[in-house]
Order: sequence, then structure tokens, then C-alpha cells
Amino acid sequence: MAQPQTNPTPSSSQLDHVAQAVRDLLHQPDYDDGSAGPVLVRLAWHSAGTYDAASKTGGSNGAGMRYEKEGGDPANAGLQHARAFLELIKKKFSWITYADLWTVAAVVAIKEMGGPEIRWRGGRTDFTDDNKIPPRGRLPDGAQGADHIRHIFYRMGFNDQEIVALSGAHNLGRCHSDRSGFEGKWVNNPTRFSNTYFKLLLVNDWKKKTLENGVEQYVYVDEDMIEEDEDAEDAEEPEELMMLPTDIALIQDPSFRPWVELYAEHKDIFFDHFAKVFAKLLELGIKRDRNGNIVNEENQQDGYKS
Ligand code: CCH
Repeated sequence: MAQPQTNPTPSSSQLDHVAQAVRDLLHQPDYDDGSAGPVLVRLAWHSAGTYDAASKTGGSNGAGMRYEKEGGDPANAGLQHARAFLELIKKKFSWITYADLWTVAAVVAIKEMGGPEIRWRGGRTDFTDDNKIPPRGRLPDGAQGADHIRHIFYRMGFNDQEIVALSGAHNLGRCHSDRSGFEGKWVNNPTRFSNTYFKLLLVNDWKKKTLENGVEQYVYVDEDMIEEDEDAEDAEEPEELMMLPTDIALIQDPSFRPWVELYAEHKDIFFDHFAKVFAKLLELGIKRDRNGNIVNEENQQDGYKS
């Protein structure tokens, strides 16, 4: 049997350069709400969120989204923007693997947007073909409810508390009708990492709305924003805030809801739990030796016969 291959983690000085390059590219005045940060976080999450604990397949090793099989999955629509941002860094620091770059970029972006410090470990390798890419359909569908969320996240090995903590990432960014069909942002300041998403889930009266494309989501117009805007000379229509059906499931489900309440009240606990669970997400499916190097085992070399 062939010896397992190991791939060392980049040194901390190498990483400092990459981290600085990520910080430098976050400010994107012409993109969305002015930051590449949210879409970078989604890229890392979708690269890791394909993990299946039972078969030990999927996960952030491999950077499979470079291939049509995964990159062209409708669930990953829009993430080509994140990959294009990071391509500029990959060109400069060719020694880093895509799989490491996509995951470390999210950790740097979260910190830079005011979020917690998240432990990140490198050493991921990039697939050289699309053989080991798992089948599509492993990422969650925002139109569904609590059973679906559990089905998806239990498969990865997360519990209810971890599911709610991870969902707090919806403090960041927005939905785009040309990507997922949903439209709008969850919070007023979507480039600042905070626990506002949980607060809004609890205090607002979310109403179901059917968009022109037939997609159903929940909406609320922030009254405070309307008042602020009325004072302004060139008052723009305040943007409606939104929630996905899966977000609303977190307050309807009796086991999820207490965690929403805890995180709404205690930002520090949310930050602590988020940091732990995001670090766990990025390590799914990754096996390390005693030195922390990733071991690419024989069973991970097996391809899919699709
Ligand atoms: Fe999410 N997310 N997500 N999400 N997500 C979307 C956008 C972001 C679901 C659906 C959607 C997590 C969990 C879930 C981010 C981070 C995380 C969108 C809009 C949908 C739909 C995409 C578009 O139109 O551009 C569902 C369903 C679940 C779970 O059930 C988790 C976990 C994370 C990270 C820890 C971030 C960030 C965004 C904003 C992306 C952007 O481009 O602004």
C-alpha cells in the first residue's frame, strides 16, 4: 500500500502575507455593499459544507469548485465572484493551495469585519481532477424548514446549538435574485459581523412575501431606518430586510429557539461559539497526523463513479 501523502501547513510568516493581501482586497466599492468579505465567507462555507460524516467524503480539502461538477452547481451560483477576488492573491502567492486560500480568506475576512478570531489550520491539497468531488445536493435549500436543516447539518456532524451558531453568519452579506432567487439583506449593516441577525429574528414581525419570480421569503421594513431617512435631504427608500424560510425555522423550532435567544442577548457567547463551530466546519473531512499535517488517505483517493 502506498504511503499516505502529507502536505505541510504554510509557515506563519507566509500566512501573514496572504492575510494582509486578503485584508487589502476586502474593500470593493463597486461590489454589493462595498465589501468582498461576505461572499468570501460563503465560499469557505460551501467548500466545506459538502461533507458527509458517514462516507467521510466532501469537505474543504480539494477546492472542487474549480471544476464545473461543483462550481456549476446552482447552489454555488455567485461564488465565482469570490473565487475571482481570490485569484488575484493566488497569482501573487502561488505556493498556497486554493483549498487553503478559500478557507483562510474567510477567517481573515470575519476578523476584519469585526468578528471573532477563528483558529485555522492549513495543509489542504487541491484535487487534480473532478473524480473525488461528491454528488450535488449536499448544501441546504433556503426554502425549506427545520427537518431539512437538521438533515443537512447532522450529516456533517453538527448539533442544534452548532447549527444556530453557524447560521449567525447571515449577519453578513445578502441574497441575490440572480443567484439563489431570494433577494435582500438580513441586517442593515451587512459588512459588520455581529449578533444583530439573532436580535432581528426575535423582535421583528416577519411577514411572508412572494417575490416576482415566485420565490417565498420573509420581510420586514425597519421603522427606525424610515425615520432616519425622512430627515435626510435625498432620502432613499429604506431597504426591506429579509429572512429565508430556513432562518425563520430557527425561531419556530423549540430546540433551535433557545440558542437564538441566547445569542441575541449575549454577543460574546455567540462570538465564542461561532469561532469554535466555524473552525470545526473548515476542518470537516480533514485528517491530520501528530504534526498537524494533513494525511490524504487511500479512502479519500477513491473517486465517484458518476
Ligand atoms: Fe447562507 N445563504 N445559508 N450561510 N450565506 C446565502 C447567503 C449567505 C443558506 C442559504 C443562503 C449558512 C447557512 C445557510 C452565508 C453564510 C452562511 C444565500 C443567498 C442563501 C440562499 C445567496 C445569494 O443569493 O447570493 C441556508 C439555507 C443555510 C442553512 O440552512 C452558513 C452555515 C454560513 C456560514 C457559516 C453568507 C456570508 C451569505 C452572503 C453571501 C453574499 O454574497 O453576500
